Amino acid sequence: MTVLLDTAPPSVYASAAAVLVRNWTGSSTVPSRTLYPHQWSWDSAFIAIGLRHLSVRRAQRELESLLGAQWGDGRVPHIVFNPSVPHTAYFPSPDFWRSSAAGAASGAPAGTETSGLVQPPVHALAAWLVHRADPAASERRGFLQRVYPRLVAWHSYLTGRRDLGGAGLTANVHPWEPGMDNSPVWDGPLSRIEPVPAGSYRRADLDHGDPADRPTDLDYGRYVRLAADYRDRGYADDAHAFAVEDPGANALLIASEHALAGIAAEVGADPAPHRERAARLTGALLERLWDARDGIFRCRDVISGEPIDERGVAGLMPLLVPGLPAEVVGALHATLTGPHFRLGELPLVPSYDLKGPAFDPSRYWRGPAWFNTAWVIERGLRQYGLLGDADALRSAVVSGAVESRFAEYVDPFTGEGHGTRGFAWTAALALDLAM
Ligand code: 2M8
Repeated sequence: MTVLLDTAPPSVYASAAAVLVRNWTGSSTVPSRTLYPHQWSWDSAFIAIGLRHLSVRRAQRELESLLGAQWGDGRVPHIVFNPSVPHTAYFPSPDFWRSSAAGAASGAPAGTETSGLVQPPVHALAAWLVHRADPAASERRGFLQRVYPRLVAWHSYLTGRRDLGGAGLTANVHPWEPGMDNSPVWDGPLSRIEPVPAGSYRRADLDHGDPADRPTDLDYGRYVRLAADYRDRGYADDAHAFAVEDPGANALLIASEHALAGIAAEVGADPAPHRERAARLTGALLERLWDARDGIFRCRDVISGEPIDERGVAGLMPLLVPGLPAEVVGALHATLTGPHFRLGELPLVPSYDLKGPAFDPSRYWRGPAWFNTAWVIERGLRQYGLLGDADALRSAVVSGAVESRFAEYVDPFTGEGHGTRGFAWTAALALDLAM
């Protein structure tokens, strides 16, 4: 592997690189060797952003192996299963999803087993950043030419069949899709879902994770019900019992649509439709999800038609969206640094409202701070010239990642690591911010 750049402090560089090398399977990177032994969609995009500092070729491979499992309808699956890993290592395994048997209607690939859900579309942004790390080599290998049509089809799926609310935004149909599985934001819409009976499946995650840090059995019963119903409908995007418009997923879609405009210009395609779509999505995001009174983007429950009255970190992620009105940026910054998230006083950003009734500093997406959301917010702060906070967050990501041995998530008050260690996106994004 060619090491291209090495400007990060040696301890950060070497330790983050060691995690990425250890988690590399030969064609992609597992989030964790134990808890998540397959390829995950948004993990791979974040990982590619860090990998580009070690090997642009490997970063390209990361993205292309994921896009190689794309379905005929354009969806990029949230998990691509490694056939050499035993089915008992992760639940739900391929025999639950049965993607290759879903066949013609959804165009799932015949030779690769995947899940049927999606995750936030960080991929075009990642492809653009990977290209920019070494444009000449990228061009020589035709990287953008190959990924562009796949990324276009991916965004068309998200803004087409997944525009379930009819206003242009993409909707998520399972709490695994926005990537923040057990965020309290989903508690309301999820409470309507009848869980499958306990004992009808086996939670492999508890072989490796502390039950106090993971979602509850009741959550899992509902996750399984939703995923099984989707599967049994042949992954058709109608009749969803759970559908939400998430500001995080939509912000990443908009940032990626802007990246697609850049990619289009490089490959000789017309960037204008991408710019127009990004502008339309930004308008819809502001119109549908902005809560001016509380200075945060809300998630919208598409089934009830109501905004969800919870503050999650996803509501701050639109800082990544270019061209927001100044008053929106100012209000988001005030919320980020105010009593609900306390950036400045705390080094990182909690995943959920510190004053919220469901806040828990150690349980997964119900309070702990995560490194991917911090990376997004750092980039947003920098884009809007909020450099003091951006610089502080940047150093907190790097030091917090190293000190926690690249933990999956950390206690927002103490920085104590939780979840798995040697977690790939923590290493990748710390490396990216350290460079
Ligand atoms: C977590 O989600 C998976 C299901 O997709 C799980 O709990 O088993 C989330 O943190 C998600 O955002 C992440 O992509 C995945 C792998 O790191 O783990």
